[in-house]
Amino acid sequence: MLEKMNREQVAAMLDTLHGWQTNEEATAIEKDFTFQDFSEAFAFMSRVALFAEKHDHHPEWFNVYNRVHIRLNTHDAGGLTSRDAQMARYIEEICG
Ligand code: H2B
Repeated sequence: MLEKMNREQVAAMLDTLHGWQTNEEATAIEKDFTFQDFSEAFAFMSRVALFAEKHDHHPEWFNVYNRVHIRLNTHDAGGLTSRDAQMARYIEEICG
């Protein structure tokens, strides 16, 4: 099983990302995304879903029309791991 990141490692990861925030316990990172319309939001979600299936690592998310809220953590580790960093980086890549 992958090591859960400590607070310092989480802070270092956040320094390399844009607009992600951690919860109080530093066990998850979250970000809101806004798109032109539902079609754009769903296209984004489809790409993330394919990545999630490929890597067997899935986001928690909430979608209303053109907005998508994403929360990442690793259930098995009870916190954040390199798998969350990898997924956040992919998400930034396809948004950017
Ligand atoms: N997604 C996330 N975010 N964390 C996990 O620990 C996880 C997952 N584990 N997707 C996977 C699936 C696990 O439940 C299966 C059985 O491999």
